[in-house]
Amino acid sequence: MTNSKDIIVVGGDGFCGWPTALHLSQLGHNVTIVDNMSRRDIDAKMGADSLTPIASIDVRLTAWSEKTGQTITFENIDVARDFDRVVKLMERIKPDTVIHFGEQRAAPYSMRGVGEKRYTVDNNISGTHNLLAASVELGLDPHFVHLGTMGVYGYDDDGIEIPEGYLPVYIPGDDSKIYQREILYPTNPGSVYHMTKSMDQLLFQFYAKNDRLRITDLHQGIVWGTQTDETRLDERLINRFDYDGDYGTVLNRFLMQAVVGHPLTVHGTGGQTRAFIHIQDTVKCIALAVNNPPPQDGKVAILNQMTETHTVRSLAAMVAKTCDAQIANVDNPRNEAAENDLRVSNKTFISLGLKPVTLAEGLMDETFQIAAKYGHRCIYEMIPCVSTWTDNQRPGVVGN
Ligand code: NAD
Ligand code: USQ
Repeated sequence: MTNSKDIIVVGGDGFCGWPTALHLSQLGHNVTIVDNMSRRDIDAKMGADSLTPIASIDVRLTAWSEKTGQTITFENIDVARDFDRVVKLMERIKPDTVIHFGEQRAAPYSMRGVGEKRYTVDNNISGTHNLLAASVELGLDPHFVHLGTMGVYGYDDDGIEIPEGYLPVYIPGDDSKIYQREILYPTNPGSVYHMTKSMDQLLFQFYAKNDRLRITDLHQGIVWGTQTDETRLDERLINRFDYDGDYGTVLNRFLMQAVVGHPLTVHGTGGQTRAFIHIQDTVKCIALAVNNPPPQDGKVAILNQMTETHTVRSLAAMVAKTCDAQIANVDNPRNEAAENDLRVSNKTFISLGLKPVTLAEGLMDETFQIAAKYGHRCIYEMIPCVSTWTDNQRPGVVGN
């Protein structure tokens, strides 16, 4: 490949980071994974595990070399707590691109208790800031690609199509003059985790303006599916599949619940509309973002990385129909609007050539097969979501 880049993938052992690292390596880039294994540690602490049997990082990387002849290197660094090692690594590699997946990413985990709230804020904000500050300190100019989230926008039911990051506003001034400004689309996060992603946006805005860092912030929807072209190459490369009440995301949870005979845990009425993307499209979008850095113009490029929207109840109905599963409408442990509409612009990725994989195209079958193959590994007691948003949903606290 002609345009090979030196790329650091922070969080490259995780659900999105691992298949992305493989895909970029397959495309001919020099990939270094940085991860502190905190996700595996949290599983061990909670007594949970990926439904799929994920290999250790050493076995994963050896398998990748054996299958493809490509090498991915690995550094065990906590980017939030070991600034000196972040600086040394960046100084040595002088990366063209830093892709940042390395955050605590589960909303329910971030709401478990004060320890998890503090950990999520400390880890996510410090990690993001350390990576930006290290680049400036070293006088480097890597392109930052950050995994943000659709959830920063909130779920106000006003019918507006959510634009890609920015909103023109009109402000009345003296003498009836009207001033126009472009602002970050106002955030309305629904959990401490989503709040950290809102705060990340301000860090990016500042460093793009002040230090002219080139930053792409990808506001991603809920990722579903398990395997990609690269993780399918060998059993030792298999991707993780979270299904527990904190880390499992809604569609993968429903697919796995149907397979193990657990009623589908629809929160409340299931009227929540959310944005979705398949893991295969996640890796494609990131490769497109890597190839298209924004100009050094002081402005963060914000792209909505999602392909379709669905209500929770329509997903449950689809899964229940396909495999004759029961639906249970459980009390919603979250503080969120019971029903909302959602329209999102994803015009940039479509214009860059993304051809989305949709639920209807049968890829759900593959996820069913994974769930069926490894269903025997499920720890049944880990399925319910026990993290609640408020003190036993205090009276008077209402959804956003
Ligand atoms: P994940 O938990 O599977 O992976 C995150 C990885 O980062 C883990 O391997 C973890 O060990 C590592 N990590 C965390 N803190 C670190 C630190 N301080 N130093 C080094 N490594 C650290 O999560 P994921 O599902 O792969 O998500 C990756 C990113 O994408 C997250 O930032 C998340 O917010 C975003 N995202 C995920 C989804 C989704 O549905 N999974 C959707 C939208 C956005
Ligand atoms: N839900 C159920 N039943 C379940 C699990 C979830 O009804 O068993 C509902 C939730 O109440 C919520 C919706 O499904 O209304 C989505 O929940 P989720 O856990 O699938 O997704 P979320 O908490 O939003 O977080 C996930 C990822 C996070 C990412 C986010 C993208 O964990 O890292 O940022 O999706 S987005 O939702 O677009 O912000």
